[in-house]
Amino acid sequence: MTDHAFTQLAFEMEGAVAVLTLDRPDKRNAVSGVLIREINAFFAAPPKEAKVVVLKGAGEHFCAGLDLSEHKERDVQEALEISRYWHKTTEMMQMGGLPIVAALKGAVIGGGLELAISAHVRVAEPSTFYALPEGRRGIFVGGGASMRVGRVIGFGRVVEMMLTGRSYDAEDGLRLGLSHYLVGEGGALAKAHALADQIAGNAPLANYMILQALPRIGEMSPAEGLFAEELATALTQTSADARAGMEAFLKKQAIRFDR
Ligand code: 1HE
Repeated sequence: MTDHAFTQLAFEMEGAVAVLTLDRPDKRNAVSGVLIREINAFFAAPPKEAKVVVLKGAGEHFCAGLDLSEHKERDVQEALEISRYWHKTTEMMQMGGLPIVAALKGAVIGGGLELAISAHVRVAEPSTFYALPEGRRGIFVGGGASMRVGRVIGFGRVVEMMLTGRSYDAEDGLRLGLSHYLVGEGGALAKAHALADQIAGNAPLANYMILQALPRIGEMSPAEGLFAEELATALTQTSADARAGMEAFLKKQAIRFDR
């Protein structure tokens, strides 16, 4: 994977953390066809040594969404395939097994919000604002916002956001769950790295269950979900890491599972 020659995505390893930067600051990191393919390529084959991803945007904005300059007449089949490709990409982000911590600032708009909401932890700065202007541009969300943003803030708010084109500011975003942390201006990246380091130190099986079992359990009926939770807890609690983790707690010792 590290052999990929990315042109609109910057990538570097910092220990076990893969730092991924949407890297078109002069275009506010708008997602071109090239950029979505590069994001897809990264998550399809992430570096083996990566345990966590920190995702950020270069410059003053996280991401201004779909690159509108690439809009052209398309037939239904082509448009379906582009949306499907975004769905495959964001599915790999959410369910691919690598925890993603997003550092947000400035615009988190349209497809930018669809990328951010596919991350597992979101840290925002006061400049952050969120919008789904698709309805106002004569288009529709195509990268998973209907499902993922609706699950976080409620479908009624997504309908209202899209009808009116309103933005939520950083405070609103924190209250609604669009971000999990709101830090000072310029502080999102450091906080994202601190959280990534903490996540990298968790037991791998616990992280696996958190990422793979929890979202699926959320889609199940209560009876099925509770049964799935029994299986997930039995598998994690009987692991060697669980024994070490509980022993460390009882001895009042800190423990990391990656060293
Ligand atoms: C772009 C894009 C873009 C900026 N596609 N080129 N997204 C939107 O509707 C958001 C559109 N963008 C904006 O509202 C603003 O650009 C921002 C609030 C993000 C930033 O404002 P500002 O004043 O800092 O920058 P700017 O002067 O508006 O833009 C700087 C350059 O970036 C300019 O290009 P230049 O060649 O004239 O310098 C802009 O044209 C360019 N730029 N945003 C293309 N989005 C899977 S479906 C998802 C569907 C969607 O995402 S729809 C939402 C699209």
